[in-house]
Amino acid sequence: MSTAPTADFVPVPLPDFVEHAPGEMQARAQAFYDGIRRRHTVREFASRPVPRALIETCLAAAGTAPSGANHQPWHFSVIGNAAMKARIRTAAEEEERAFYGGRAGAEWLAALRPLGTDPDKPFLEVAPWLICVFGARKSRSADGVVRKNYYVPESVSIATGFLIAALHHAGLATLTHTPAPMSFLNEICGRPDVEKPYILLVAGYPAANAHIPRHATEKKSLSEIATFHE
Ligand code: IYR
Repeated sequence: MSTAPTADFVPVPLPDFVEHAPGEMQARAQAFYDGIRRRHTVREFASRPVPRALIETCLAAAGTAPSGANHQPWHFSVIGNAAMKARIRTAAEEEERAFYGGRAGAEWLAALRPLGTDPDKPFLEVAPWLICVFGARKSRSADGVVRKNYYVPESVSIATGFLIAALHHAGLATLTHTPAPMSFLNEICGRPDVEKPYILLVAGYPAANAHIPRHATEKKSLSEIATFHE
């Protein structure tokens, strides 16, 4: 890639890369793994409040994610309002009843059995924060021009991964909830049709007696998930 400036392309020096001593790098990688491996999807939340500022900082971290053409095609609708949570629960449970009642099909329902999930979603009202993650087909850039976005699902998913990691790192539990279809979130959150809801992220403290399915503790080994060619 040329670093010669053009009218649009203005190179600036890499501003804040931190190089670590080689001997420290493995320890840092291990420390990150030791932290992130303690992340578990939780479906039983405490109603204990979580400060808005904590969610805001985690969202700021999510907003640093890479995205197609750096268009940052995401919007996070953050719901702490009890009436809105109740509306979301009612709408989600209606979809989930149809889903678990047969719309999912036998194979999908069989795949979910080890998770022990069902159409009842009390956590949508119990947890202090619901973060509806939207991806925009088009959006307004900093210069005020509305442009088409690229790699929207990939970009939104990467930002959501950052957000889940940030919330976990801060000491919160999350659930990546995906009622299907979830277009009801556009209306409840007041988002335009050009945006599609991708994930409803539930965030809060786990309930004191929270359980996880044993199935969720079975992670594939490194040799199953990676192949090296040296
Ligand atoms: N949306 C449903 C079903 C569901 C689907 C998958 I794939 C999961 O990993 C978990 C649940 C629900 O939230 O119950």
